[in-house]
Amino acid sequence: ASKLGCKKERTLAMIKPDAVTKIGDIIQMIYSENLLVTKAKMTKLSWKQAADFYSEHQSKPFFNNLVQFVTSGPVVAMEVMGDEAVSAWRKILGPTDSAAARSDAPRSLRAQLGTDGTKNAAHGSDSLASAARELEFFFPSTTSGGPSSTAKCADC
Ligand code: RTP
Ligand code: MG
Repeated sequence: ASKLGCKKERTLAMIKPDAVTKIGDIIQMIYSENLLVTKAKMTKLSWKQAADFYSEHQSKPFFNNLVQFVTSGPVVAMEVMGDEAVSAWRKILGPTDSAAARSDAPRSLRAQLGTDGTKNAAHGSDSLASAARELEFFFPSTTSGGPSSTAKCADC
């Protein structure tokens, strides 16, 4: 049953290889915006896994650079939960390009911790549908068709 008006969502946050040593700062930024970290996993993605995770970008000119970058070291995947978590986490991230973020959103995570348009510290799902797919990618449900087929929170 859904609680009327419940805005709680789950999203997938991924700390990219350039910012794994900044995990403490990133978790602080998440909690200070009233979001919760409800799952976490450090892993090193294979080329095939990274290409699958970013398959929506396979025809983009930056695809190979992106896969090269996210497989260059470990990443930390986290399930982040809270009110409108999908957009709230992307607001914390700021603009995609860290250099642009430093002028447009200087307090954002990417402005503070990222480098450029590729090395930008962290990822956030861009919709509830992406969140459901990306959470399943890193945290597969053991039962088929279970609650993780949606990124709405479990008690809504
Ligand atoms: P993300 O998926 O990582 O949360 O970032 P985003 O939605 O803000 O950006 P998106 O368009 O989905 O791009 C995914 C990642 O690809 C790299 N990228 N490089 N022009 C470039 O060189 C370029 N554009 C994008 C970035 O790492 C970006 O986060
Ligand atoms: Mg994206």
